[in-house]
Amino acid sequence: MALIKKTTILLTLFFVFGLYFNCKSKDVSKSKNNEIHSVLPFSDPSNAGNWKLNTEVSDEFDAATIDENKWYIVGKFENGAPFYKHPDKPNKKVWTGRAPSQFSGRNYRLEQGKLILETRWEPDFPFIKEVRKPVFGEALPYENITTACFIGRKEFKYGYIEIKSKAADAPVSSAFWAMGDMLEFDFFELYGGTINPNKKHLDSQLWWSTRDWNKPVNGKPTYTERKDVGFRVADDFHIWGIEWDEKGVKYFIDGKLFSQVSNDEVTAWAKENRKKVSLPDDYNGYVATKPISLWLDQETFPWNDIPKTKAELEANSPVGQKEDGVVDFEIEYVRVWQKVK
Ligand SMILES: [Ca+2]
Ligand SMILES: [Ca+2]
Repeated sequence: MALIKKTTILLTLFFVFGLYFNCKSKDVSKSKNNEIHSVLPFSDPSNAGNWKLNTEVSDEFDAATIDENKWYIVGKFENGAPFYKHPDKPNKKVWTGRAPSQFSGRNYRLEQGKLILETRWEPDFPFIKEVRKPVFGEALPYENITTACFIGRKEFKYGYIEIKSKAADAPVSSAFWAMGDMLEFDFFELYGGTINPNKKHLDSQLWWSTRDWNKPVNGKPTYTERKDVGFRVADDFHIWGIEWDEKGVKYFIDGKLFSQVSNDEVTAWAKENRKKVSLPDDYNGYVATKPISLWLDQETFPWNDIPKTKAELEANSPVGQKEDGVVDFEIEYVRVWQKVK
């Protein structure tokens, strides 16, 4: 009997200590995971990919001012007018925005650790007078609406690109994309709040593409996806992750794999969808093989709709912000990791 009692006491003690140590070790791994989460891709908290943050191109937007060694703010003001000159490519023409909207260097603010890009109803803005025919769509004058554009000044090739952001709830795009040598890589062109009743689906759609700016493709996609993500993109913050290497692209939303495509599948898509321009037999549609710089911007998309009044632009603005003439694309951070070699 005494033996049984002793054994029971011992077993109980083991059990209690076991529970205690188990909890302790869980606490440790939990806090480690939280730390890891802050510096690793949201979809890879254990760093299976062996990622290292590229601090030259990543930005938490926690500082009091924008690091202009990292970002070129398009359309900053000088003598009462916006000017368009890239600090690293002074002889190259800078794109001034998709008419009728024009990029303005005043259209942003830093607030509670976020970069907020603003689209503004601003009919008195000193708009460019010249009407230009864009590559896609009709020639329209610049008028009424100003938007924001930030361009990364440092390039990188391949890695894991992540943004936590909330699209503007308005009929303008909220876009995260990249340009390289004759190459465009659109991670998303979200369209938060259309006023076109036939296009309501746009407010929950992810549109991403790779584009070849060489002849004969001339900027058309070599691959594109338009997919319903299952939530309104302007309702809340989401984490968009793009794993990009020489073999293809994996697309993650809020840490879960959403879509993936290989380089061969991209080329097959390009050959099928660009038949009209007769591509060479050995055409490689996977053009995303060169260094890129990041872009964050907003544009009017005339092929969807154009806000005609201030009230139309701000129809979905929150209560108390319906008459300030501003709609916000909010960015918590942009992070880029690359493989440790
Ligand atoms: Ca932040
Ligand atoms: Ca507003």
